[in-house]
Amino acid sequence: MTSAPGEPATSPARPPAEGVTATQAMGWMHTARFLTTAPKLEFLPPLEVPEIAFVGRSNAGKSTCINTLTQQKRLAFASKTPGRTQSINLFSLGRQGETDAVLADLPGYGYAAVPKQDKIRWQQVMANYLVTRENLRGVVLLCDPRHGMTELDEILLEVIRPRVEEGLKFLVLLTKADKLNRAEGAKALSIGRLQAGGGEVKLFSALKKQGVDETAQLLWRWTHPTA
Ligand SMILES: Nc1nc2c(ncn2[C@@H]2O[C@H](COP(=O)(O)OP(=O)(O)OP(=O)(O)O)[C@@H](O)[C@H]2O)c(=O)[nH]1
Ligand SMILES: [Mg+2]
Repeated sequence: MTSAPGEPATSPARPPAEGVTATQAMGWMHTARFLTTAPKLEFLPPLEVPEIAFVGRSNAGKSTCINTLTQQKRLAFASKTPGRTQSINLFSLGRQGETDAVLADLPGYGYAAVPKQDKIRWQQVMANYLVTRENLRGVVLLCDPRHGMTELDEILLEVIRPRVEEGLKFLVLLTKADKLNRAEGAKALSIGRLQAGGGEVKLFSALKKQGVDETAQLLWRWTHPTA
């Protein structure tokens, strides 16, 4: 490749189209630290900074995804036991004293062993959070493609639809992609795209670090709009 006169032959440190490099986005993610935990919605502190919620079925991989993105082993509590995350946990991003975004790890839904009353109560808390949380900027819906999108995932999509139409950002992450072969991954993506109704869909694997950089860059863009 030839370079135009006056331009350096090697690529200059020009910001990429996304506005932030993968390294920068991952560095930003790595600043994550525990902010607070709220057993109920009314205990969540009102915040000014943009918040990104990680939602999805129990065991879909929400806490693991947060740990992978932030490159910290035990920031969010991940477990083989479904239903591990039972409160809303918030994590701050940005340099100390300069928090510029917050990640929210939400309890999963749909776990069969949870008593029905608790399930209903939790669905209401969740719906309430998604509808009323003022600083909510984006929602990451995690979905294990081997199980597909469940009825509860679809209800969640319905709940946030009006806010998405008003600009709420939305991403579906198809988790545990390491368990799919190439053809299965491609199929899961196309089904996911249909179900997400135009929203962005990515394959993600904590194990193989697939989709990690791109997701970090996307979350940066959501929380640092330029215009
Ligand atoms: N193979 C594989 N396993 C994963 C991946 N991500 C998560 N898991 C496993 O899935 C299980 C559930 O992960 P969690 O991150 O605790 O899931 P969660 O969605 O936070 O679950 P709740 O808190 O119960 O709602 C754990 O055993 C993880 O190790 C992945 O990318 N690949
Ligand atoms: Mg969890």
